[in-house]
Amino acid sequence: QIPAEQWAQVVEKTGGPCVYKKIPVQKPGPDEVLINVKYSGVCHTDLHAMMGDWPLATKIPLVGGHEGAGVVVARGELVKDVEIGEYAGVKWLNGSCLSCSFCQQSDEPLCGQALLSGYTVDGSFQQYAIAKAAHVARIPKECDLAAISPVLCAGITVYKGLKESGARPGQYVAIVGAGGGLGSLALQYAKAMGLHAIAIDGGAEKGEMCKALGAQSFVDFSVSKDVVADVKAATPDGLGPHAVICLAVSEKPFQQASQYVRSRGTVICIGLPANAFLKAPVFDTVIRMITIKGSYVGNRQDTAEAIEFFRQGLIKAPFKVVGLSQLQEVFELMHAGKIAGRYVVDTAK
Ligand code: 8ID
Ligand code: ZN
Repeated sequence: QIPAEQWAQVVEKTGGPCVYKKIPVQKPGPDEVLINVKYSGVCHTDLHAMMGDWPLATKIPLVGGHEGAGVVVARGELVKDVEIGEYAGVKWLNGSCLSCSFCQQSDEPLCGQALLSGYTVDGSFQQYAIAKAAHVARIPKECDLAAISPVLCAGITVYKGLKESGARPGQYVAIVGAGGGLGSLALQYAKAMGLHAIAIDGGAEKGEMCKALGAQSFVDFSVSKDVVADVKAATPDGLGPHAVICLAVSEKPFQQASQYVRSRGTVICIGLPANAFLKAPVFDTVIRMITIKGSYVGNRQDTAEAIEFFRQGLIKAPFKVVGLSQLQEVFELMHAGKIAGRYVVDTAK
């Protein structure tokens, strides 16, 4: 019952737009599974990929998408531990070599041979997507596929970032870009992990959403006269948050973070604005003992843990469902910074 053709969104040239059209359904290789994607979250990374924002080329033509939740419909002959009919997710890390020193130590996102869904291989903006069986996300049957799809990139990434920050329950963490897709999930994971979140983003709609998702306070960067002072003032002792999770798609907040992070605190860089650089004063970084580091998606264990938080009902971030055919409109809203939370596309429409 697997069709020969399917609907997909295809980027035919860098810069876009994406084109909604019928393309052939591929067959899984020996170590791969074919997933009938039901829903796929739309990540800002998909827009970066289409626009060619990063110093790493995509495949062309490209089917984007890396938050695909669906049902396993076929598997290669080497696949023994993923069953037909199970729920599974296509995530950013589509596959890795599993034998280099990074893979051996469960740092598989750092693998030099990593395959990236919706970037170096076709992703989840199609009805049938392929992924390496070793890397597909295992989704429990009781989970709603539309609601869980954003966990497959946004959830895993922010959960990993919060762990990498070293922030402990009871401490304060600033979430920069809290009103976006990753940010809305970061607020929910922070809360579930016992952290107090200071949300930073722009506009009243995002402010309301952040408060509803459990943020203790909201700093509106678009109206604040002094973001650094306002973020510090949002901690009880005025000394600033213990950690900063920087998810914004602009350079300035990456420079600001080290100014308001608490001494001995950690700045976690996750957002990937085009052509951006980190800059922090050496003097302050030294005498305030600040750590600045990057965090890149998560490994298979992080994936399972992030999904388990969701399964337990701890992660309820807002999302809007539209048809896969409307993806280009979602990208336009995203480019304008008008999305509070996440858009999810339904591949049947
Ligand atoms: O593994 C990784 N490191 C990883 C994984 C997934 C995504 C990195 N990312 C990257 C994406 O490629 C993108 O660059 O994280 C970034 C955020 O992705 P997203 O959450 O999907 O984007 P969004 O929904 O557009 O949210 C971005 C938010 O940032 C706010 C915007 O208002 C928006 O709500 N923002 C901006 I632009 N400037 C800001 C500022 N100065 C700001 N918020 C606070 N201060
Ligand atoms: Zn993503």
